[in-house]
Amino acid sequence: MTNINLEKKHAGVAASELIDDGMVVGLGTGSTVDFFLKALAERVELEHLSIVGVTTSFKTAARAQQLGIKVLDIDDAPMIDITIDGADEVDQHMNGIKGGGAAFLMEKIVAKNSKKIIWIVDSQKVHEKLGQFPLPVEIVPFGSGKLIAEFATQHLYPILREKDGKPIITDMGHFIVDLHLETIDQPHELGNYLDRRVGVVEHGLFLDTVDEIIIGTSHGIEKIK
Ligand code: ABF
Repeated sequence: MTNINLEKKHAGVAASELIDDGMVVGLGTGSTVDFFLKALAERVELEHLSIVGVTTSFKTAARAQQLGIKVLDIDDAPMIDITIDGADEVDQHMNGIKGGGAAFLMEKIVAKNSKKIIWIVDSQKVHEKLGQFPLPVEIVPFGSGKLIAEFATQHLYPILREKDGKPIITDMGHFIVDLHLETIDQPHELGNYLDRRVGVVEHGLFLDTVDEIIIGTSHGIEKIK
């Protein structure tokens, strides 16, 4: 197992130990979360835990079903007790960028409806400032060309996310544009600007959201809270 995957596993297993019988659990998206899902599924089976999952992507929904974790639609579930999710980049102020996995709209909705939010990351995700990871912005296809042109005039260095030469389509049916900013000095200001743009559905800045960050290391975990 690579060192990064070992770090992800340490973080995922540590997060699985926070889940109590009877909980409603927000199930994030990404490879680190997959280690959490596997560890959680083992606990469900060994300890006969009765938990319900609310997922943040079709991919996680399929994985949870494969692992035997019961899943409910968010609107059929009670308030979520705890959400375990990954992140693409975090800083020491507990702000993060999410969306490399194209699931950040559903992730933000699940997070908004959670009593507690925990991110699980490997050590490479922790940076002094946000921005090294291109900031994903989910946009409506109609007028996306005009919106991307506006981002370019604002020196936000937008690149439409494509696969095989075609725009990728999110689970919710939108495009994603990634802003290659290198560094984000005023994340709240940028978040407010993006929130006000017509055609922007959501962006990957998760500010003042998370309660705790579990950082996997080669020998265990560290926490920011
Ligand atoms: C998810 O976690 C996404 O927001 C983000 O892209 C991903 C990080 O992926 P990984 O754990 O595979 O590095 O919540």
